Amino acid sequence: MKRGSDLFPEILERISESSEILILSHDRPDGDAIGSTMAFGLILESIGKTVRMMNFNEVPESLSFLPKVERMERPSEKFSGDLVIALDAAERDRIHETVWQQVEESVPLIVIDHHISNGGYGDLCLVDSQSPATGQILYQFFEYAGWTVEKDVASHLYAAISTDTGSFRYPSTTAETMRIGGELIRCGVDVGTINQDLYENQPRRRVEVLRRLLENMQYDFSDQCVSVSLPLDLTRKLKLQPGDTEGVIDILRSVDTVIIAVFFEELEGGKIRVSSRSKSEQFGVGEICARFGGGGHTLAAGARLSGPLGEARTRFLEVVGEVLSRK
Ligand SMILES: [Mn+2]
Repeated sequence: MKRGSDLFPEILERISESSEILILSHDRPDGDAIGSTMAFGLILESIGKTVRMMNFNEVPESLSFLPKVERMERPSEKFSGDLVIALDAAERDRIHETVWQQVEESVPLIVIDHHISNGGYGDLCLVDSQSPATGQILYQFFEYAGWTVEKDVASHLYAAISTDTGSFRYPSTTAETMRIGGELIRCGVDVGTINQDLYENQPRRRVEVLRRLLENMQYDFSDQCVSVSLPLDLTRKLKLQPGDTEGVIDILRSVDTVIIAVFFEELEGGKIRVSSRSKSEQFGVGEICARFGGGGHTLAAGARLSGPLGEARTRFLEVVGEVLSRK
């Protein structure tokens, strides 16, 4: 399979041949999912395409400040255009079936993603696992295509890249990431304002859930692992929205002795969503999550386990212990 920017010419050709395009991303969208979807949608409109942008979930409140997100649809209306582009979704199943139900099977599908676990789906699949965010691949593609990046598109790309790199801090951040950050500022992004909107404008319930989770932090394996659990009754009590616990894990892993941080969340229906982060390539969480049928990157990965919460936690931490004992 062709990978990386090798596919730019073919992707551009498919886009040129199409006039009605649908942009999708994964459920429970994060900054990269929303930012990439919106950036691609808006820039395609600016070159005269008819575009729809769709996600299974609503735009999280924390990202609702981004320009024109009211354009994001939830699945209710069939798409009968020429081309579908799926972004930041490592597998087809990361996009809810009700979204796929809006799409005729005969419509060609382009996938653009940066998850190393992406095994390839769709008619054209561009996976650049060196890229810290799908938003970064998109900027490179827009540059290749010669399209002008206006302020709104730049703001979405900046949000996409900033949220997936921990504000340009994670080791996946390269010189190219910084160059693109600079270009986006040149395109009109106001760094002070967008960072305040992204990181200093949280609803109170987000800090409340943080307080409750920090009270229940559990250290294991000589304090090299820290974990917290969020039971469904607390999610209900605090009326949490998707995305409300984003960033919790980064606080957990900031403890000096910690190598691996894990966040367990009980979902409606009984499944347990696991998010994990590692500070060390040597003790990657990607392989741990893969053992449970999940995936992601070496330093950031996720999985879904069957419940109940306590048992899922025990099973997952057992494997974390195995990996950490491998010195
Ligand atoms: Mn991403």
